[in-house]
Amino acid sequence: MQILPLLFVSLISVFSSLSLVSAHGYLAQLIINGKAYPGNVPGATPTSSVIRQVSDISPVKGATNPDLNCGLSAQFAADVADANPGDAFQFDWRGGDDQNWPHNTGPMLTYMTSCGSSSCTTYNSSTSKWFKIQQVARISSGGPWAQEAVMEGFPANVTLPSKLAPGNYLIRHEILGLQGAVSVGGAEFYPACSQLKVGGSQTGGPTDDELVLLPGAYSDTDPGIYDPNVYDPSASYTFPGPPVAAFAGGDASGTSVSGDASASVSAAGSSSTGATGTGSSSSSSSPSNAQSVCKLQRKTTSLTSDDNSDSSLFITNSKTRTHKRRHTILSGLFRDLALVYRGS
Ligand SMILES: [Cu+2]
Repeated sequence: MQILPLLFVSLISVFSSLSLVSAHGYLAQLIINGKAYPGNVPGATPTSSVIRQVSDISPVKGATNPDLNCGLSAQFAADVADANPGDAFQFDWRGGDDQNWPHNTGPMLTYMTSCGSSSCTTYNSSTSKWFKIQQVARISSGGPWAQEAVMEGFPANVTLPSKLAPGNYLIRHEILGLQGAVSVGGAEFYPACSQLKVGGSQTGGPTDDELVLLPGAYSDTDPGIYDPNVYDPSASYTFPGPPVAAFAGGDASGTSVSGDASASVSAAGSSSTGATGTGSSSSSSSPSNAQSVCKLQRKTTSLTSDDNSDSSLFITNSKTRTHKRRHTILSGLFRDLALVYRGS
């Protein structure tokens, strides 16, 4: 008879700590072709990094907020990561206090901008023109958002466009937290900028009409930012901002749940083995787009030694994080709690 109140009390404390500590988050690490570039904890004394440090794990609020550019009070970073066209990028987002990323509702979008002829280490991107190279929403009509995999502890996968011309670039990976998007102004923006030097001898780049300012490309009333149907799994989703640049694979529809990048992901639950669809492109003609998504699958067969055993979603090719699997029973709980707290 004593155990129930105790359990209740501990649940309450889990709830409150979650709402305070890990309701938001930041880009903790960028991994390029398996090589990890750690970021700095928001607000901590910075060490050398390629990721521009932000001041807080809180989201950017408001589509015209200047911090939409690279995150809250983003600072120049000291380092630059070498990369090449076609490289596999993994964006490893975490909640505060090194918890898992707390949200599972809303798209993820990736932009780039040129820093010009000099290194990005001191490049002010506030008036820079950005182009979109990738975006992903729900992994299939009626399926979960790709962001759910990030909540499960996996990085978001993006492929650098295979035709990208060499040069100095910022790459801006953005998670949109739409858990509050049923109200105007409820969207949470989480942009993160990393500094690159891209090699190779390709010649691809955006056209002028594919370039946007950030802020500038979004409005608080855009259908993909203020979205009364965000919790309707069958509702179509309209990505905010420009289409994916044509040289990066383009964006056939730009508005459907399975537009561009997500078209290459197998439908959740469509495979009984969890083994098909990975890395295969069904409807995208672009190699970069074909790989530029979280490769989500719903595992429907029995789980074995993997301690991710309570988790219904996983990514087969992204097991680079060593600490991501310490949540076994907890991840289901976290997911449920985050759903309860999705308004936060
Ligand atoms: Cu949050």
